[in-house]
Amino acid sequence: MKLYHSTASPYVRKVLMTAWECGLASRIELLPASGTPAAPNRDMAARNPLMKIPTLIRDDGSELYDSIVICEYFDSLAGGTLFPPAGEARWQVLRRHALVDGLLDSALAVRYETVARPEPLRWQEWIDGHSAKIDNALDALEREVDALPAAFQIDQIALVAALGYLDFRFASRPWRPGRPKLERWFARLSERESAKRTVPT
Ligand SMILES: N[C@@H](CCC(=O)N[C@@H](CS)C(=O)NCC(=O)O)C(=O)O
Repeated sequence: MKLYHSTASPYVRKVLMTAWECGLASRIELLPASGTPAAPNRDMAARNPLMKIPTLIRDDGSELYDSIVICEYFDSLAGGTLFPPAGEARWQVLRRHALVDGLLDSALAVRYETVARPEPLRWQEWIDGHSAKIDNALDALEREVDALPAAFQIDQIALVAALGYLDFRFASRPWRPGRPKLERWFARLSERESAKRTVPT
């Protein structure tokens, strides 16, 4: 399998952490790729019309995207413990995953606004609105982190990737103050092999 990737992308990190958790990392060839909505990676268009990473090329040559789909594919190859079977536990894991992914979508929106958009065109209300979403999501996660199931599943993988991304790209806007439970949880889960192998650079 081949994966269009960047070591800075939190969505790619989620996929690669999943690959490590599933014992599949050695089967994946990494294809460097980059782009922004303002300068999309047109070389990828034939593989993914959205021109985004992560995009997976499977062994039969067919593509899969986006990150959650690739993660569930890896989990299915490995016999599947990262996505609970149908039922309430699955709804809760998918809801938390959506919360974390939404946090990331807002973080990326702020990042593009502050780095990719020309300075005279930057829109402070846009940044403030997305920053409020990030803060609300972090506060919600602080409230529920101690009640997370013991099993390390896709919601928790996404959360490690998201908090790592905030450390990587938003160090000047620290997320830890006022969120001691999340801080402890992140320190503990960052010790997993899958997390250590995929630290953003
Ligand atoms: N919902 C997508 C988001 C992927 C995404 O936005 N990736 C970014 C890199 S972190 C990207 O490829 N950006 C380039 C662009 O939007 O053109 C997923 O979960 O895979």
